[in-house]
Amino acid sequence: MKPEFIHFKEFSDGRGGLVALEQHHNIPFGIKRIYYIYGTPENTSRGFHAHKALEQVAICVKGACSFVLDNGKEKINCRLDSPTIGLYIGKNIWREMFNFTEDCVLMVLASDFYEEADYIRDYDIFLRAAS
Ligand code: T46
Repeated sequence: MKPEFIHFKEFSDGRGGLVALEQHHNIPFGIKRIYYIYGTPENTSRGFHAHKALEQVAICVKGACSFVLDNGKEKINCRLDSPTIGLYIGKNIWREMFNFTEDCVLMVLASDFYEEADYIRDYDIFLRAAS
């Protein structure tokens, strides 16, 4: 299992940088929802769930944080620390986020609206579904 990074084209000049995100172009699905996570205290972890159908791309637009991604057979660890890199997270992947920098703003593009029934929050149920 390898992290699926998306390297966005950066328009950078003396005025700063700009990245454009487009559904079905550099984002591999239609975008129905965008949310962002910020102000996460040091030594705090989030996530601890998988999604039955949701696809997402996570981008650290400021600061950095780490992800554990787990497909039920293998776990990988990766760090997001650039506004020009997205991490694609498909369905049935357990995720945990940790080691947030104080200034971290983690923006997530999602393929569907918020639906609690799409979450698998019990790791044993996730493992059974993944096998
Ligand atoms: C994910 C990771 C990367 C909403 O009402 N609407 C929303 O769109 C979202 C994302 C959350 N919420 C509510 C549900 C909870 O009461 O916000 C609260 C915090 O959500 P949660 O504990 O699920 O947050 P994280 O950081 O553990 O997980 C989030 C996403 O929920 C999840 O889909 O993949 O970020």
